[in-house]
Amino acid sequence: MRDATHALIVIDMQNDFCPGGALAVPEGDAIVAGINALMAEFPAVILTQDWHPADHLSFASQHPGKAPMELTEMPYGPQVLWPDHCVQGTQGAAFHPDLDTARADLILRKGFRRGIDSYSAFFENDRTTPTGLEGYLRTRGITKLTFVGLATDFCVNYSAVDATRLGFETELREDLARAIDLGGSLAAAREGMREAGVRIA
Ligand code: VGL
Ligand code: ZN
Repeated sequence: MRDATHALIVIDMQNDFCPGGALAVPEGDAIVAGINALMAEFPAVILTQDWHPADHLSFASQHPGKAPMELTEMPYGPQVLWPDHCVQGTQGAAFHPDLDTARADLILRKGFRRGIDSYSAFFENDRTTPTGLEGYLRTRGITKLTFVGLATDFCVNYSAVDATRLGFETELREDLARAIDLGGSLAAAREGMREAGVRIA
């Protein structure tokens, strides 16, 4: 067991990010058993859940003439347009059925505002609107974080980089994460995480 100040953060282990889902990450389901096993080593386990309204503006379907994986400009900057995914209350938004959700202390939902996406577990994509996770971790006395989950180059990457910015000692278990890898996004994410001071294990 790690010490009481160390939390495991499991990012977006949801059906839509697994094979057969709307935004399937290759081998997304291959890490479930390893994540379940790792939970036993941590005194604190937090799950995040991508949780979008059906008309979320990160969906290409909301932008006439745009296709999934194209870029658009949002008031907060460039935004990849995704296929509809993780719609609130749907099976796609549910956790992978084999994930040990019973072990979670907290389930944090993000991306629930129509006009703004939230890759990071800490801040929405304007990089300033907080999700509340920082306060939760600090009031529990947690100072060290280990990240696993989906997708390495988007939500895991943004969450881990924000964690270092906030002063948490941050580690990524890359063997328990999988990437979308859109136009070199995985290499860029690795580089960005290293620069930010994320330990990549
Ligand atoms: C994610 C794209 C859109 C992720 C979420 O969990 O990495 N990626 N929404
Ligand atoms: Zn999303």
